[in-house]
Amino acid sequence: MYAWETVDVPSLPPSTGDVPDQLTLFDTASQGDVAVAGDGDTARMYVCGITPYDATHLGHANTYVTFDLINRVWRDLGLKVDYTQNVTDVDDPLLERAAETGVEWEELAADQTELFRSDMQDLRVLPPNNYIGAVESIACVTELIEHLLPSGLIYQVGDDEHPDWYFNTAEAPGFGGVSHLSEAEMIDLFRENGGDPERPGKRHPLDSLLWRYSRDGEPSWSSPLGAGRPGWHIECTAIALRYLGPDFDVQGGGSDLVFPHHEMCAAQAIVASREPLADAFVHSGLVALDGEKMSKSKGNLELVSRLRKAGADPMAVRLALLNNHWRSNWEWTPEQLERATERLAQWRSVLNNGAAIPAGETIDAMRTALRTNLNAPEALAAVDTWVAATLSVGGDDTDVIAQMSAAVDALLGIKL
Ligand code: 5CA
Ligand code: ZN
Repeated sequence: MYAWETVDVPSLPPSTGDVPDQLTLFDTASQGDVAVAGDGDTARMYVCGITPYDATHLGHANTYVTFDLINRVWRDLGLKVDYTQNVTDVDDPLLERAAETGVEWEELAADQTELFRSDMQDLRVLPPNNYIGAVESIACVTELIEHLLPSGLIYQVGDDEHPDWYFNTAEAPGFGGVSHLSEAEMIDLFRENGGDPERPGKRHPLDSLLWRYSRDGEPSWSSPLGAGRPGWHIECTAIALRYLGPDFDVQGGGSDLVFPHHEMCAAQAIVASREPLADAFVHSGLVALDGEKMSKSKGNLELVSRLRKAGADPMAVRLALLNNHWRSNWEWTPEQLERATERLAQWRSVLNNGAAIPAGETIDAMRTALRTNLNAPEALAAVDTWVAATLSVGGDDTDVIAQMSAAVDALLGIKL
């Protein structure tokens, strides 16, 4: 397990007003809003983590800040949060980048994971309680594959000495129910995202690689399946089922993961456990730069670490991200950071006031906005209204400034 330091979260008094008593979120699978209320006193969430071959860009940051808000809303509702995130610390793009740059793949993964973790800490993203690498999960993956064997949906492709293991995805119950795409659309997306629809010997073009037999020059681990390394989708299925169990509350990531990744994970999980992987499949919008999705492979990046070096306050970066609704796709511009920096300065200027107007209604409005499909821009607007009123009228409540700083910190992760 990788280390990631925790961040304090102030606890707030419950609302006395009329606010929703649970969180609802848009679920990609049912294409509607669903309540994600946890089970008993605990809510369980899996969020797909980084492939650590390059630095954290604002697209990643936006995705992890989105799921951080879910974590914070659940905690504010009094739930314990069982949160697992993976690190894809062995996979094709990482090995390719290591080979191109002449760095050991383990060193590249360790360095970039460390940078990601420190970026997340700067942004006050609360750590998952299980932050798990693929490499440390090899046994967990091979055990799951062995567990899937009796289903008859597992088979080998390749010559007898070097067979890879595949999963007959399209035969899994409910396959297609996450993404609702046509088979032709799935095949195109599969090809673009590390899949191999044309490989001869497969039962179906959409069958996904579970275990890749050891090739020269590639890392591999011995296992009852032969020496090799895990495929991408089974990594997340295995880690999620191992640390959270089946049918957890939220399976999350950016919307680029709807297909193939989350569809494939859902298919593997239902065959493995006879239960759905999660109640809600939650996908945040994608951040673009220069008109295209920000991506490590294309190189059109703005990095959290670069903005920090250039003197940006990480709380202003976070505020700029939160000003966009989590489901929308949007384009990063430097003006957004300028506006967020001004907004943060205005919010902070209230701290110098000895007193302010009451904040109960504002905190209720923030809670209502966030519990209703995580409407962060509306929660920020509620704070703006309170700040503007306090700056113009003054107010005479001396406890309220501490109360509002605690609410802005606990609910939005913004330290004033
Ligand atoms: N390791 C896999 C998931 S198991 C992976 O997709 N890694 S990643 O480094 O490519 O992406 C990490 C997370 O950031 C994923 O949840 C992905 O959906 C999200 N992400 C990647 N690019 C963007 C973007 N431009 N905007 C928003 N989120 C993004
Ligand atoms: Zn994943």
